[in-house]
Amino acid sequence: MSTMTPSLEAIKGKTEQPQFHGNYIGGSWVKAQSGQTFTSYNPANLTEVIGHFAASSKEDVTSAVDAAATAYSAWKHTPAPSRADIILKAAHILETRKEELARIMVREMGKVIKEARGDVQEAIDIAKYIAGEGRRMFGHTCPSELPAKFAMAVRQPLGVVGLITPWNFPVAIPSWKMFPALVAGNTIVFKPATDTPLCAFMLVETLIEAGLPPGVLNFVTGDGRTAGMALVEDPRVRAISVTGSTEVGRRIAGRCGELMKRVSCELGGKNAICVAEDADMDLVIEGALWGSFGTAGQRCTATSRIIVHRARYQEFLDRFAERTAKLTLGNGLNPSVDVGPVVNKAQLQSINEYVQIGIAEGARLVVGGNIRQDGELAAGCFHEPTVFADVKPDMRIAQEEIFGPVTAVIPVDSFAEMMAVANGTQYGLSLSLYTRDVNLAFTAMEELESGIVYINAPTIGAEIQLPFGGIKQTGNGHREAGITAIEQFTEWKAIYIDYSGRLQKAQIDTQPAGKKPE
Ligand code: UN1
Repeated sequence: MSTMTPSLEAIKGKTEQPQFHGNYIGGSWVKAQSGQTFTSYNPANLTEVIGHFAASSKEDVTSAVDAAATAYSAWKHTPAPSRADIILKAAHILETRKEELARIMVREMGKVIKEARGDVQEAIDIAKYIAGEGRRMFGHTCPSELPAKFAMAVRQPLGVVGLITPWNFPVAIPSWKMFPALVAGNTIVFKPATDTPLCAFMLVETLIEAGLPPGVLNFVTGDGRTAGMALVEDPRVRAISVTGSTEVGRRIAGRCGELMKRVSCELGGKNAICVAEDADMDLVIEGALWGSFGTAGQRCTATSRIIVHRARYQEFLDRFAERTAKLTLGNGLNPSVDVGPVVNKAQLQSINEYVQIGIAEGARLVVGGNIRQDGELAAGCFHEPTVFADVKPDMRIAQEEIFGPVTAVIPVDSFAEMMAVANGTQYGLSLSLYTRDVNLAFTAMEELESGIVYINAPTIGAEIQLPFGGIKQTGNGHREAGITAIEQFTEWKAIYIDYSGRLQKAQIDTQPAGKKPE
């Protein structure tokens, strides 16, 4: 394992002075009513403060919902193409600020610079895509069973919606939620993760600059248990869209269920790459490295299991272990670094606890396994890319989401067993198969139990024009991105227009065939 060579200061360039950023409520920047703040730190160097932010409580959330509720009527009645124009403008501003935002993202949550640019690009992509919905947002028309009667269904906004977002895609994920919600005519209270408030602040600034009217987007930072739950509890908030851990999602969804509030959850994963007997091993190795250690394994879609046909098992392990050991760990602003820090100390400890669990369960640790604190890594949250071999499908490291650079390699004896092991967790987000056999590929496309399936590509890298989300404990039936993003943020309204001039009774006054209406 090599570490970074240039000094941190040389990579960072000028050191930015950390500033305070408040909440954005009804078009004004304000402090938390309590005056409390919290601090965001650089996980590559915890002595570097990124900024100070409002530690909001229920009162702050209530005034944000007040502002969103006040702004709703005017926003709802703004034609959708005009709402979309603002989103398209935001896409163009994001394009000009892409590098600045990407660098802030690296400093705030640690992903390497290339991936941080990708995160911003994903936001630009969804903005451009969803802006087109301003002139579509199709409903249905259909025949009526009665003469001189018109039947249609149109989409309506929900009202005020609450967005609760994670730190691992701090610009892309809020954008997936925010842009569809806005184009559909909802107003928003946005509560980002406490690990990435500066990225969220930058996104909000972009939308203000693009011309979003006051109150349409409100921004409240702070802890999930106070600020997040206040959003869930406020009766004026009509829907919650949350991405996070299954534990947090279950708590929010449970409460939303009691309150009869719409909730869409995008939660954990235990994604797998399957390697069939005939797979192209060069392709597998590249894909497994990228899927397992991209974003230091901190993607919902990260490859945390690799299920390999025994005929190719040793070959895979030897080559994968050799390449993993060569990955460079360090500050993500250094372009030669492959794997950045994990997001904070608590995550670092939790990842390493899973390594200890794997060892105790009898899995064979072949690469990595350690927290690193040597040299330039001393002040950061660095964990070595880690590979376990001879993992049994029912071990905890093969069942539970680790959310770090740790992957479990599992040997199997047949394609049928491979499919069963792939499907054998509580999650169902992203599964992949490497094969050159078209029959196996189509069988896997049918059999794999997940919202996303890849053939000859790893489990990460979804594009925004297709639905994103999972089944089983990963989600609750909603999908983000693609055309399905609009579904989360609209209600259907069925409308009947009777132009016959008389009372016509559906199911009773049916019109016989061939008879001209009077
Ligand atoms: C996530 O980790 O929640 O498919 C999002 C991917 C990215 C999005 C990941 N486009 O890996």
